[in-house]
Amino acid sequence: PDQSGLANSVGVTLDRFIKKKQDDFTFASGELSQLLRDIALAAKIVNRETNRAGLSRISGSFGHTNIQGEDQQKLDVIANIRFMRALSKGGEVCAIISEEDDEVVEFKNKSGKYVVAIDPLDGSSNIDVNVSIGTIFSIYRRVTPIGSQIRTEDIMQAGNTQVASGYIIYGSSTMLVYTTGRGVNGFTYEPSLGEFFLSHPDMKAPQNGEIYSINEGIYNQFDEGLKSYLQLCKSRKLCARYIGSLVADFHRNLLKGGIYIYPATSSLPNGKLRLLYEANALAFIAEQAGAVASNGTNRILDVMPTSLHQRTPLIIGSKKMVDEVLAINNKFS
Ligand code: AHM
Ligand code: MG
Repeated sequence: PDQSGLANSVGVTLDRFIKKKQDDFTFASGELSQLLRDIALAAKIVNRETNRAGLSRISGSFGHTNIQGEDQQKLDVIANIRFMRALSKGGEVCAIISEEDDEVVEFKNKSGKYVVAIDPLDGSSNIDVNVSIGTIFSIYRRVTPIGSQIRTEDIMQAGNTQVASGYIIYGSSTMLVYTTGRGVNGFTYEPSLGEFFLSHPDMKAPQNGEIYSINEGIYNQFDEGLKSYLQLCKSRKLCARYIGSLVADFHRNLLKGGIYIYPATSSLPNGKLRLLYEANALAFIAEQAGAVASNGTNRILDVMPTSLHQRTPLIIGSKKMVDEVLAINNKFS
């Protein structure tokens, strides 16, 4: 059988797919569809910039430097500008939480229904070394009346209220994967046509896996439960794979079966990753694909945020593997 699912989806572009699926949305006014298309457009631009990253230092000689001098900026800053622009122009969004901005960015247009949380370019340590990086996004509906001042409750929402989330992986090929709460679909970018095509319809994560992904260099800072789980992984001869780009590690494990862990450590008692624009988006995707995401004690999606850039431990991946980590945790606590 054709595992890729390509056979019956050849030629379905992201735009066509979104249009077809619009009826899925609870509020089928077309604004969420437009918002997803805005994100896809920015993704194409960031993809182009990412592909040129290695050339950026010498690109002046090719006449590429634009008026804003953006070629001189770091790629994560450029990605933030690109997504901000795309989302502010569309008019569907009233506020953005970005890893690149200390405060909430409120758009003048208060009629936007949606709040977006985004990490425009994740995997900062991999940007300059030609290794996969990603964009992660969450979409929420604002809860206060449209047109009014944006309030804390519009911003600080638990992940279980997301209306959509997704990621873009800039890897050996560029892919956009998203969910609106009715399954997960993945699209691969065809650069010569400038289009994302449906390549991974209705993605399902294997219930068990053979890959574990964690930064074992900081093993000494882990608690006893986690150390014991890692010993188990070794005794079973599981496969250690850690790119250091959350999106890339998550994406591989989603397709192949595996677990990704960024735990609390003695120096980072809440872990490293951010709840609002890293963990929540991937947790929503994971659950929609039949996988699981926990902070060690609670379902990630049920955690009520208390601050914008709040960190959280993250244990995410194949259900059996995450369940086993939690069971071992319990024994040790
Ligand atoms: P960033 O937002 O500064 O890029 O940090 C997030 C990244 C994740 O992509 C990755 O999984 C993790 O940090 C790697 O951290 P470490 O280098 O501590 O293993
Ligand atoms: Mg990040």
